[in-house]
Parts: sequence; structure tokens; C-alpha cells
Amino acid sequence: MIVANRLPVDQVRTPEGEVRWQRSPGGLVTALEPFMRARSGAWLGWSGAAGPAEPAFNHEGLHLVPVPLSAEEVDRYYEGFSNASLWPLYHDVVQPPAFHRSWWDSYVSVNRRFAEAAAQAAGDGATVWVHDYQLQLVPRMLRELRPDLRIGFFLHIPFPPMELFMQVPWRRQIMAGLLGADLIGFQRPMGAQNFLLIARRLFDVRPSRNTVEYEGRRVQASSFPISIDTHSYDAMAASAPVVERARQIRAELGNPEKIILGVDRLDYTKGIGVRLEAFQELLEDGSVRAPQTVLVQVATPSRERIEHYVTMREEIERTVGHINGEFGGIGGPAVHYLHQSMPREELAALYRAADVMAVTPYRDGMNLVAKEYVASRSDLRGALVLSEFAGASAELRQAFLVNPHDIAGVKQALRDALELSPGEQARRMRAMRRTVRRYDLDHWASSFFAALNS
Ligand code: GDG
Repeated sequence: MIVANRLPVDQVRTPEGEVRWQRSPGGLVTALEPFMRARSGAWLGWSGAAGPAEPAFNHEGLHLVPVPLSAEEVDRYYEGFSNASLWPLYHDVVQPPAFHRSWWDSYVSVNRRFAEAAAQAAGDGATVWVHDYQLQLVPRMLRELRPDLRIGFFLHIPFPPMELFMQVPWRRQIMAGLLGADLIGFQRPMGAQNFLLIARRLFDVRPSRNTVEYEGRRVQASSFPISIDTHSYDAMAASAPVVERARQIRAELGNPEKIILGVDRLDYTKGIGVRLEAFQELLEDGSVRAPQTVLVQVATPSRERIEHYVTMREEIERTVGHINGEFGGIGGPAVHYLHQSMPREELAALYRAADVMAVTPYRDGMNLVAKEYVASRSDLRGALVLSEFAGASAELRQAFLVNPHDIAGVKQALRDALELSPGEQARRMRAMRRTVRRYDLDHWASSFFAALNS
């Protein structure tokens, strides 16, 4: 059973008031849905709409159990403690986290509701896999209710160093919550190390290799870098309609010589502003010209009611307007900015069309977009500019690795990537494609399960 904040589907109401379910975007869903579908497991999570929950139902081979959230809980547990306390704190305090007791109280009660629902739905001795920062208290709560279960936890975002984590007023409760699992998975070895050091400091446990003894049980903390369903992504991106659509996109953009692409949830951790700033300077110093070179930025709407997100969106849109005002022409903008969600085939066509993919987060657990780009390039063309602070940089070593805080470095990497010869593009792409084929989603999930069951 998977326990995650969100179900892999969104609840939408038709104008006639009918409830329909449609697949939801986002990294976690992209990663887990094919894995669970292949194993006919259950998935417990919130539908995305405030109010009472729909009864459990089956959807495209998955058994889905909705957990309700009230409007106040969406405010406090989800937008508050999860996304305005934990999210910025775990991402190197890129924005200052806020801590409010009412948010924390709501986080505790929602975590308890998830644990109770999981305890009720799980079969005897079942394996339960709890996901992400919204549900860090669930492992312990669930173990108290159901000691027979095997409980795994995976954190999709970075786990911060001790100096930052210690800011949380409820740090002991969060650590104890996580230590309720048998296995805690992180994206990078550093996350596991940070966790073990903090466990040692707060509970006086002695980690031996990657294991601690806590309340008479052994708890393992290790890294399991997440990936994508490479094979199916590759096949989709190489299909005739997607390849044709990529050609069309180029034509619709006015057949520029070079296309730089960014695809992100509109989030302040993703460094969209860094990319814009670097591109603007390249235009200013004459290194590139528009519309011969264009930047396409897909910024998928995300967390739109949270203050940091509102101000960041305004800033980004102001910069886009500024760049286009200065460097665009009639019918020929320098930046094509799309604040919208699109079908994955359209994204794949954009990946296929892009000469340079720019992924410049300040901090990112993994970043699946970088892996999707590589999986899409069976033509062995294109170049990837990738932040060192994305988990993916540990695997995609043939990318142009950049420090997003160093604009000069980002500019240079973009220049180098734009000028890369076809032969060198192929050499780098081939090596990166080998990596994403070998370490794919199935490898991630199977190695987590193997460790959990050993
Ligand atoms: C978290 C961690 C970690 C985006 N826009 C559209 C769309 N997407 C898809 C992408 C990709 C996914 O969403 C985004 O995944 P990322 O990994 O880039 O980022 P987060 O959402 O922040 O994910 C991250 C991940 O969890 C998994 O552990 O890698 O570090 O932050 O798959 O393709 N999909 C569609 N339309 C869009 O407009 N269909």
C-alpha cells in the first residue's frame, strides 16, 4: 500500500456537478503510478479538493482510498506546515520558513488521520510505503496501531543538514515519527547522513553504518535515487506523432536556430529566475540574438495561494516582460513563457525540439525533468545544463554542471551547450542515456522493496 499526501488522480467536478477523476501532474505521481499499476496495490491519499472524502474506488487498475481534508486543514497542514514551513526549510532555506503552532497542530491531526486510515485498510502483515514530507509522523503513528506491518518511508525532497533542521520547534516529534519506519529512503547519501547525525544528537542513539537501534528496533536510513519509467518515456518521445509535433513546435516558434527550454513547477526552489537572468545577460552582451535563439519556459501552476509563490510569479513575469520588451520583435518574442499545465506528449515534443535543456534549481531532491529530457533524446541530440544542487547531478555527470548562484558560470554553460558539436552532443547523451536506462524507476522501487523486506 502506498500512503501519500495526494492520490494519483485529481477530483474534478463537471459543470453538471458530476465527479470525475483525472491523472494529476507532479514528480511523485509520475514516478509511482506505473509501479503500483503493475502490482495492483492500494493507494491512500487526499483527492486535492477540500471537504468530505469520496468512498474508496478503483481507477485504471489501482484501488484508491481518499482521505478527507477540511478547508482549514488545506490551509494549515498543507499550505501552512508542509509548504510554508517544511518545504523552504528542507530546501536550504531558499525562502524563510514560517512556524505556527496552529499549523503544526493541524499537521499532527492530519497525519493521525492518514495513519488511522492506513491501519484500517492494510491487510495482515502488509508492506506500507509512506511518502514525503507531508506525512513524516505517519510511520510511528501507524506502527503503534499496527505493529504487524512492514513500514517504509521515502522522502522525495532533500533532508537538510543539522544546523537547519534544528530550527523546527517540533524536531523531536518529526524524527521520532520517521524512526517509526523500518527503512527510511532518501534521494542522496547526504540526506541519510544528515538524518543519522540528527538522530544521534536528539536521541543519543549510535548509528552503525546506516542503521540505528531505536526503541528496540533496527531502523535503516539509506539513499535510493528516484528515476523515471525510462523505457516507456523513450518510446513515447520517439513515436511518430511526438517527433512530428517537435518539428511543428520548431516551426511555430519561427524555426529558430537554437531553442533553450525550461520545464518546472512554478516554484522558487527551481531557479527559473536564474535562467532568465542568464539569458537576458547573454542577449545584452550579444552572445546570443533573438529570435534566432529563444527560451521556452513552461512554468506549471503550483501552490498558487501561498505568498512566496505569488511574489515569485510576479517577479518572473515582470522579467519575461522586460526581456521581451527589450529584445523581442513583432511576432518574435525572445522568451516564450507558458504558465500552464500540458499533456506529457506535448512536454516530450518540447524536449525533442530543445537544443539546450536548462535545469537550474537552487536545491532539488532529484529533478525528473532532467531525466525525462535525456530519455526523450533517442536522436542523441541536445545538451543538458544541470544544477549541481539537483540530486540528478550525481548521475548525469555528462551534463554541463552549474552552480545556480554563479550567474557567470550559468551563462558560460549555456554558451558552451549552445555551441556543442553534434558529435559531442551524441557522446554525452549516449552516456547519460545508459545511466537513465540502467537506473530507472523499476530499479528504484525494487531496490527500496528489497531493502525493506530484507
Ligand atoms: C518532487 C521533488 C523529485 C511538470 N509540468 C507538467 C508535468 N510535469 C511533470 C514533469 C515531471 C514532474 O512533473 C516534475 O518532477 P520534478 O522531479 O522535476 O519536480 P517536483 O514536482 O518538485 O518533484 C523532486 C520528485 O519529487 C520525485 O521524487 O525529483 O526533486 O521536488 O515528471 O514531467 N507533467 C505534465 N504536464 C505539465 O505541464 N503532464
